[in-house]
Amino acid sequence: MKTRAAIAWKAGEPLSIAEVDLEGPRAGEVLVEIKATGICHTDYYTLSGADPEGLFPAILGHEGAGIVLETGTGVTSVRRDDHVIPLYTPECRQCKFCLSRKTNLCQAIRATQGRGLMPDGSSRFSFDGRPLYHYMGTSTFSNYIVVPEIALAKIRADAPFDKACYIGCGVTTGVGAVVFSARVEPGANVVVFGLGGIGLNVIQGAKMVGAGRIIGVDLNPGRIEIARRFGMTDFVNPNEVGNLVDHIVQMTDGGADYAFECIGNVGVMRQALECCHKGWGQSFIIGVAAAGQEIATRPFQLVTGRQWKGSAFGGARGRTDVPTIVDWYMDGKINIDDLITHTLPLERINDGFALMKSGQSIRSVVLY
Ligand code: NAD
Ligand code: DAO
Ligand code: ZN
Repeated sequence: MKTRAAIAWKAGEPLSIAEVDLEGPRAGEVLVEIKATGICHTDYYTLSGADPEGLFPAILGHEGAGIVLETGTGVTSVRRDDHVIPLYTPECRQCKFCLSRKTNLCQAIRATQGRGLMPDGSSRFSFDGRPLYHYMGTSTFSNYIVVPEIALAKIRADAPFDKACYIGCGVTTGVGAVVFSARVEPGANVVVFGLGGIGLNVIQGAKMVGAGRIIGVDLNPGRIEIARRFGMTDFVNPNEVGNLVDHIVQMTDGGADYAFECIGNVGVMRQALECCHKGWGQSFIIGVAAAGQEIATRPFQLVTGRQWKGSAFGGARGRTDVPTIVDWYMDGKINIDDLITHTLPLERINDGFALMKSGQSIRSVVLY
């Protein structure tokens, strides 16, 4: 079949909209009509050429929601007309990682997904007979996609696609980091570095679980109003205080119980560790640092009980936890509507990237 898609032909070039050929689903695969997709920083990172694992030509996008149109042989967990969110972190429930119950990083299709291919080593997308790479196993910048069954979370049918798509990455990454990775307890002091599309979701996750102080740190005072609306109790602009770590330690009577780095800056990652409470404070790296960057601290920070951890896709097991997050949204426990600042047709997807780069948008969503 044909599908309308935004193709990334080359690093650093705008996406171009075209009719692409899409092969139907093979065994264990599912054809999905994507109804809406968010534009995330990771798409920009790959498109910019800074991602050493970026492959071109490809169809980017990893934050979508849509409807099942057709299933390949052997597919049992979804059927035609089901509403779904594609998962860049799948959940096979059979691999060593899934069975460990210690991680959400299912490895069942990791190798081929990383090479921009379906699990059988081929691509379903082509243009003029030339294969196009899949991206993060999802490629939601295409109106129709084929994905493995294990990379689909079935969600309730009354959740609007234009909001549910954000649960495919940003919402789950932020809220999940609090709930699934850190398991923040009521009353805990939380510090969030970076109040963008991820950090604001960490803030609302912290509010949802009843955290005590929720301190937001950002260079951009334009983020104060929305962060307060999402649950931030205190704001710190690093440019307005002397030593940021000392300042936060003083504000929190000895340090944060939990800190989250949502920027991708290795210097800030160090501050996010060192502002944690001696003996128990835990710092979570969510931000993706540029290729080749390294983190550093004095080892005595860890000897004295601070813990340095990371969180991918919020620690969420996609098929199990994503439907629950959709319920939280539908029950009014989390707010997605106010984070979606722009909606665009596919033809204007490059404008969505520009809005993100300039800091004008929190999240832009493409509607098919
Ligand atoms: P964003 O650009 O929307 O937000 C970043 C915020 O950090 C901005 O408000 C900016 O003003 C602020 N900031 C920048 N430098 C700062 C500094 N030195 N001190 C304080 N504030 C500073 O980005 P986002 O969409 O929220 O994504 C954040 C990071 O999370 C990115 O690195 C992204 O790649 C990563 N990410 C990780 C996962 C995961 O699973 N771990 C998933 C999605 C995205
Ligand atoms: O299992 O090695 C692996 C791959 C894990 C991918 C986790 C991705 C999270 C960070 C990238 C940001 C995605 C938008
Ligand atoms: Zn698995």
